Amino acid sequence: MDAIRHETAVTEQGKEEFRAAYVAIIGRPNVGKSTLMNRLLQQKLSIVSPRPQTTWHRILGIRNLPQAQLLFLDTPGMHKSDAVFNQGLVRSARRAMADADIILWLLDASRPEDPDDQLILEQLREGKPTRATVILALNKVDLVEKPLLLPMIDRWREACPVAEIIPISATKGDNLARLESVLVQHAPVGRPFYPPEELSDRPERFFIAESIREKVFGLLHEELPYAVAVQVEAVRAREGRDLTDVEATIYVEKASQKAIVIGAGGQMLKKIGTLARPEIEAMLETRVFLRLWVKVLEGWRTDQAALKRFGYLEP
Ligand SMILES: Nc1nc2c(ncn2[C@@H]2O[C@H](COP(=O)(O)OP(=O)(O)OP(=O)(O)O)[C@@H](O)[C@H]2O)c(=O)[nH]1
Ligand SMILES: [Mg+2]
Repeated sequence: MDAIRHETAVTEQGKEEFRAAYVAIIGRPNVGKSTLMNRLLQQKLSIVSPRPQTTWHRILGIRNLPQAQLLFLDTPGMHKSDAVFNQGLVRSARRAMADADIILWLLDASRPEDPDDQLILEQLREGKPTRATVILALNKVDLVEKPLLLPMIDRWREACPVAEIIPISATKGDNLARLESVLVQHAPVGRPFYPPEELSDRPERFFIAESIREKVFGLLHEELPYAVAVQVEAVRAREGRDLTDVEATIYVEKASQKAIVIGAGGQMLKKIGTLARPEIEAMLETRVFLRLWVKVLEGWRTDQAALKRFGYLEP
């Protein structure tokens, strides 16, 4: 990433003031919200996949800078849906918007015409559910021909009264230093909300479960990844040894899905474990013995109690 220069507030006495802001990263599914948060944090916190609706929770990621603390909220993609599960996702994104000082609205510049973008635009125009400063980032500019970019920026400037419009590429890192400096400029003056060593408010078990879910997204096809929830049952360090036992259950909705997740001779489940284990080892900084189970929880995506248990319905 480029060297980052920070604009800082200067008081009348010439002393720089610290700034702190909750920055909700919102946008329709698959525009690159999680990729962007990971890149800004220089740490992989949120799972990423080429499919829409990968992120299912609001995830806090803390960026500590010399003169500011930016509290990024990665959110599920905003979209129209009648399903209980999807409405839970959208509600969680709206909650993050309501909590934010700054809304970082992400568009996919390579696919700029999408009805779900219009939905978000209407909400922001009405000032609902927020009155925060809105910054619009046009992501994936690496996929857009340069001459198309300026007219696109002009079009969005007319359509939406936002504080700034910044073209970026979350995967390539283009313009992210500028984005960060703009976020700091718009952050309110205030003390940090978290001690500087903290990276998130989620427990380690959450990130273990997410790592396993990401592998399911990568390895399984069609609707199956959307039928999978992961719960970590145990994380036990073995005394005096550089080894931790981790046990997790992969829940599916139907018996037929269970057979696919396990695979012939257990091959699929083995693959999931083989890919997730090194990530969990890096997270826990020990070797890991990972045990995975697959269980059927009939129709969990429409079951309020199950949705609450997996943390997909916020109170
Ligand atoms: N070419 C290109 N691809 C990108 C860029 N940013 C993200 N992507 C890709 O877009 C896809 C979706 O990225 P995610 O970060 O999972 O998107 P998201 O907005 O978090 O998606 P949901 O969680 O489903 O709402 C992935 O395949 C990313 O690699 C970018 O700047 N350029
Ligand atoms: Mg995401």
